[in-house]
Amino acid sequence: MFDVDQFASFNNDGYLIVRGFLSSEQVDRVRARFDPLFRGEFETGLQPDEWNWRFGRSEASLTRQICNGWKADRTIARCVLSENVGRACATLMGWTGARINQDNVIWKPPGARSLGFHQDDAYQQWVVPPSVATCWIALDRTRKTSGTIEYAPGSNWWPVEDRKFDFHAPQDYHEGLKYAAERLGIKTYQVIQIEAQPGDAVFHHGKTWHGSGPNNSDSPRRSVVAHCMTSESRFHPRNTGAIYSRYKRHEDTEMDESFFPIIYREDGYRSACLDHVCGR
Ligand SMILES: O=C(O)CCC(=O)C(=O)O
Repeated sequence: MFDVDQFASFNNDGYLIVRGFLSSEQVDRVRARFDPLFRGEFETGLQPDEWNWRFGRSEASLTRQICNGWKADRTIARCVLSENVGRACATLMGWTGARINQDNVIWKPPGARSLGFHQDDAYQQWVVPPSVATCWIALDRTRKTSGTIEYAPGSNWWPVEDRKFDFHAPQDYHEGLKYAAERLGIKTYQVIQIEAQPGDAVFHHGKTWHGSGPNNSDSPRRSVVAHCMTSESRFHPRNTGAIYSRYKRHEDTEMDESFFPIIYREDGYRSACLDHVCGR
């Protein structure tokens, strides 16, 4: 699925760009779901797990974000729970399979503010192993001025930083990255802004520092994101994640496939619920 150079790029830099991951028809279908989702019109009747922005109520300058849109919308589900997403994440990470950890639906209209730099693995203490790989998919052409995703190449080799920084509209969206580099005594590092076409994907390691700046362009910057974990993941027996440990049964670390479906496994298995969730 990936050649030697692509593996090397993911391992060395902590991210890998895959052009044309979605077709233009798929991009159009996913884009069309943004408006109803942020109006609170949920096709399945279920609310997403997190929902930070709503038409008519929320501040216009904030980046709009929904987490686990797949529970609310079948088009989002077909995109983020696809076998291709799972296979790519599992292959890059050396896992035998992948299950969804969480998705994000992100809408940064013109003028919307930044999302603070972070490592996704810093938010995984409720899961064993506490490690994700992410598929970030551009739905619009992204440029340096449009608040595209940015990476610090090689930061996937840095340890996970425990201190958390503001995610939504921080004053300095590079603050977390600067803090981590200083603590590690790293004086020089780069930040790369990804220029993508609609349908391009970027896969990143859970330890790679990333975030995005304000959208200073006159076009929206939309993306869908699938955070995957190994299909063998279990709940941590003691650590609690405020939102996702809701799905943990008492005295039991097994993850229910209805809430964390297995989207790819080497032996061809996919969770049975996916047919229903994806509306097939
Ligand atoms: O799309 C963005 O600006 C940030 C996305 C993100 O934080 C992620 O993919 O983990």
